[in-house]
Amino acid sequence: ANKNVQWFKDAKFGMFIHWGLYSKLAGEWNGKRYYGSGEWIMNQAKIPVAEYEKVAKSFNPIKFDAEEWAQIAEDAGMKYMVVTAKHHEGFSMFDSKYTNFDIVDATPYKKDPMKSLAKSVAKRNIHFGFYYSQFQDWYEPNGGRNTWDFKEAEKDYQKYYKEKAIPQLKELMTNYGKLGTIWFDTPGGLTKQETEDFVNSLRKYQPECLFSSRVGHGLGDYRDFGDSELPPFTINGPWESIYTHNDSWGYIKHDLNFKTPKEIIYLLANAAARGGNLMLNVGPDGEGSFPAYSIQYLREVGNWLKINGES
Ligand code: JFZ
Repeated sequence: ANKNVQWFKDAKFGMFIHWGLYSKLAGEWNGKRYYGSGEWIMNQAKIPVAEYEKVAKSFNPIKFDAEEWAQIAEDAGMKYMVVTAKHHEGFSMFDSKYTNFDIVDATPYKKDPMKSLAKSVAKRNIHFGFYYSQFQDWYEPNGGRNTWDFKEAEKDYQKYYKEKAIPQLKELMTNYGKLGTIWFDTPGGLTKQETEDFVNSLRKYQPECLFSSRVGHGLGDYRDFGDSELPPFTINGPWESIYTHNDSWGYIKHDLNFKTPKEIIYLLANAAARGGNLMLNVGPDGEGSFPAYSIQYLREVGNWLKINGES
């Protein structure tokens, strides 16, 4: 177990951010609307890579303001932030040498938003982390789970890990300052021994950085519980509960089912009473703005915490 887990145990409240090309699509493809998990739209609509790639050409989040995002988290009383560096769609929201399908090379925006975000967050003493989809990568012929463009039988997962996932994780762990955590997701393609080697090869870059349990094979530093799932009071060890503010992780313009400040405080209190954290997700849109309801409700939660929380 990682000895540096104390900050995580003390944190109680964190911000999860799902942001990628899917945020621009906002739950709609070819006039058809999708609901729930907007970050899965490429898979839901079985959009071919050749089509999906074109979304990057108009991805230009000119309203993105790292200072504003970090300030919203701080004002809400959040102590850590985890943002999607690369989700299952395979698009890198950071500058990567190992692909051209990234925000610097493939979009008119041409800047790396993770650089400024990492700085703005660190300045406020909030722990910063990246979500990284280590197995599913629907853009790569050898990545996990794109069966509409590529044949499962022809995939070479080892090659994908070696040529993209591992080098990119090294970039994330060496170019953005001190990281609190890497939030791995939906493991696959590796045996237990291979996962161990994978984890150990990354530990050396930042021995103190925590890894989420979804790195697989029980090798993570803390446990995650899904939506609508709270562990029993008797639970041991560091854990977090993840919820999204509305019904989707990635931005969907026709999803206005946002949890009220009261509901958020209830979730936070329930997690805290059991000794765990609540990591609440927000989905910024394709321009880089948080939904207005998220800004407003998070501010109200922060105001409540200033009066009633201990800090
Ligand atoms: C995964 C992703 O597929 C999804 O898009 C999102 O990023 C979410 C945070 O994580 O989905 C999961 C994976 C595992 C569980 C729930 C959602 N689980 O074990 O409860």
